[in-house]
Order: sequence, then structure tokens, then C-alpha cells
Amino acid sequence: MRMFILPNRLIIIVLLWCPNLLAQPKPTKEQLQWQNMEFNIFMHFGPNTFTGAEWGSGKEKSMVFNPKQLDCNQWCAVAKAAGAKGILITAKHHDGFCLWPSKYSNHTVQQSSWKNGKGDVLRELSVACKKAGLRFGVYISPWDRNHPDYGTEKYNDIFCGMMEELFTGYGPIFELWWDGANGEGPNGKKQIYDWKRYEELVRRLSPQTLIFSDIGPDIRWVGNEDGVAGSTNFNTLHTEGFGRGANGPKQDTLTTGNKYGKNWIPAECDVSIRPGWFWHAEENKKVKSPKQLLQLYAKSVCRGAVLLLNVPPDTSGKIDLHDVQSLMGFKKLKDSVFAHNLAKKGQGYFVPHNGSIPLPEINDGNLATGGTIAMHHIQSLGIQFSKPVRINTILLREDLTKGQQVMKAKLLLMNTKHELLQEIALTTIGRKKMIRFPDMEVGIIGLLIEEQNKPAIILEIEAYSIGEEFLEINQ
Ligand code: FUL
Repeated sequence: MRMFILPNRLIIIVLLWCPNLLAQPKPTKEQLQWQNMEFNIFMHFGPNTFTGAEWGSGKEKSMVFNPKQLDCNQWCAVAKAAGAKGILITAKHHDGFCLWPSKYSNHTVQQSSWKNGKGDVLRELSVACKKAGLRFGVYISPWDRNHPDYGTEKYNDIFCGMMEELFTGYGPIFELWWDGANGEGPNGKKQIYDWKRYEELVRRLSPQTLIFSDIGPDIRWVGNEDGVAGSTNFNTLHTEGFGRGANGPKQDTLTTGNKYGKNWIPAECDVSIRPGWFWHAEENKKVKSPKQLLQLYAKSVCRGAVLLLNVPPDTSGKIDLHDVQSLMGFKKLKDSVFAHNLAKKGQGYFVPHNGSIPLPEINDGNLATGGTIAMHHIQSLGIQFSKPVRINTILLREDLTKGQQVMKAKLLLMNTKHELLQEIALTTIGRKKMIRFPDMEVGIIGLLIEEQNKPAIILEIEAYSIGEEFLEINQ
């Protein structure tokens, strides 16, 4: 048999032309599990809670930290009732105060007046999370405005020592949050962070932990603190040549990800339920309403990202009632608007080349039954209704286990006579994609894939009628 061997240069040109021939990034088991969590609670807690600051100077007295009625079981009960799957807390914010008795610092719970220095917030929270069936995560700021060694090589040892305490003392930790901020320490010096060393340490101590930062390596910042992912949201990102913080990719790139990006780094939307990240009494009247939270959910989770909603404990050590009420209202509202999936009333179909074959798993409301059909270019699937249904919202779900495939698609809304009512152009679909449009009597929902990487697998199409008073149409 004769073999044709392509010169290397030609292979490179072909690959550049057709990026989908390159090995495609796909999620690890842990990333996929994390993406399926959808919604977690963030908690900013520390001296700032008591002083009213957002960025402590690091000169605060450790004694100010004194949450007399700290109740991590209440935090967990609220998080669970709100539908969150995990809690991620500021183990150390920029002011350097440690919520655990670290031997590497003199500015910790041990030096505080809380429980005469015998308390440990991380211990209480990690135990409470386990009991409640929630996952436990930590934010640890590399920037430290208190530590005397900050700005010197020794601080890299200190920071690694602190992370070692977290992983060996409080694990399992599902997510580690690295803030890219790099300001000056108490001696006016800035630190040169040894990110490579930090990363190796985490991988060695806790390979299952997912690391968050502007560029991951496992989870990326969404590029804003408004809780909003791009309506086009690729789970993939180019990171080569970029660093963290000020050296990261452009913020709008983080919001959308990169088409054919080299690494699987899904987006997380961090946002606070209040104007600030820490609890301040004067913001009690400014807690986001259930409707605002639903809007955030729509612009994060329903755009394929994970929502990390900050709900900061107050000075007593509990979640304030204003926030509790809002969260409970949000959960009730979310459950009610998604209670009736009208897609189930129709017949799922698939058009391989010509003719149509039934595809009941596409609209049975069960993600586990989907994934049998690999969509090829210019093929369509959809749902046909014998009687028109009045809808204004569609949710599409793509299987991500082998990567994100849909790059461009079209949603065709037709009446029962196959006449086109509205055509909606889409880019990515991803884990979950919500499409909102004005109320319409629809007979057929058709999905046409126009550009894809490898053959896409659509798991489910859902359809709803959601009042505009609950969720803006303009998504
Ligand atoms: C930022 C910090 O500077 C804020 O204080 C807050 O922690 C937020 C989540 O990240 O970069």
C-alpha cells in the first residue's frame, strides 16, 4: 500500500484552518461536577464586618473580630434552603486577618476577643457544611496588608504554609479562590507572587480542588463583578502569554471566553447580594430583591456559568434577616417560573437528512435520557405540538462531556402550519442557554445547527411561559 506523507508545514496550515481538528479541550470530571452545582454562596467575613470597611488596611486590631452568636449551621440552613450547593468563605481577605488560628500570622482568630481566642471559623463552617451536605470552599487573598514579610521572598513560604494549613486541616475543599489583587504591604513593598509554586502545592495537596483566578487554571473570573456572563459564553479560553490580576486577558474576553480556546476554563459569576462584599448595617435596605436575584440567575446560570452569590454574615455572626428573606423569595420565584415545562406537551423529532424521526428524549424533561443524537452540520431537531402552546422562553441544554460543540445555531419558531413566526440567531449553547422572546403561540420549535466543532449533542429543549414582571424579556 502506498502512503502519502504530508509535510509538517502543510499539517500546521491545515490545523490552523480547521481548528476543530486539534485536540479539543473538554472538562475534567471535577469541572463538570462543579458546573452542575450551578449556584454557590460566597461569604465575606472578617474585621471589615465590624469596622465598616471594604478593604481593611491591615492595621485593624485583631480584637475587633467578635461575632458573639456565630452560627455556621444557620448559614448552611439558609444556603441549602436557597438552593445553593456549596459555601465559599474569605479565609483571609486583603487585610491579612485569618479566620483560622494560623501559625504563620499574628493577626488571626487566635488574637481576637472571639471565644477568648479559642475559636476557629473555618473549623465550624467546614463541619457544618459536611453535616448539611454542602461543599466547602475558600478564598485566600495573596495580597496581605498586614503581614510583616509581605513583599519579600519569605512571604511566598508563608502563603504556601497557610494554604497547607487549609488543605490539611479543613478539606475536602472543592474550590480555591485566588484574587489577583497585588497591592502594597505594610512596608510599602509589593509581592512577586510565585504562582507556579502555589499551583504545584495545591495540586499536590488536593488534586480534586478547582482553582479559580482570572485565568484559572480550572475556573475563570467572568470579567465583571455584576454577576453577568456573556450571552455568548465559551467554556474555553486562551491563557498563553497572560497572567493574573492586571496581566489577565481583557475583561470582555473573560466574559465570553474564546471560540476554539485552548483550555477548558468555565466562567464563574461572583456578585454580592448587597452593594458591598462585607456586611454593613446601612446597606440592609439595599439587599437585592428576589426578582433581581432571578435576573442574576438568568444572566449567569442560564448563560452556562456558575453563580457565586455573596451573602455576608453580620456582626453577630449570622446571616441578616433581610438577606434570608430575599434568598427565600428568590428560591420560591425560581421554582415557580420553571415549574411547568411546556415542551413536554409536544413530540420531539430529529431530521437526519430528510424525513423526520421521533426523538422523545429531547423533551421528556430528563437530562439523563438525552445525548443519543449527534447533530451534524445543517441538521435540525425540535418539538412539534399538535395544538399551539403560548410560550416566551426556551432553555437549551448541550452535552459538554466531550467539549463545547455548537458555535452557531438558529432557533425557528413556527406555527402549526410550518409558517415561520420568528427566527432567532444563536451563537453558543453550552450547559444551559436561555432564550427569551415576546409571547407567541408556537406549533413548532426547530433548532438548526449551522456551525459546530465536533458533532453536537443536544440533551434537552425546555419551553416556558414566564411573566415579564418576573424576568426581563431582554436577555
Ligand atoms: C475583589 C476584592 O478586592 C474584593 O474585596 C472582593 O473580595 C472581590 C470578590 O474580589 O477583587
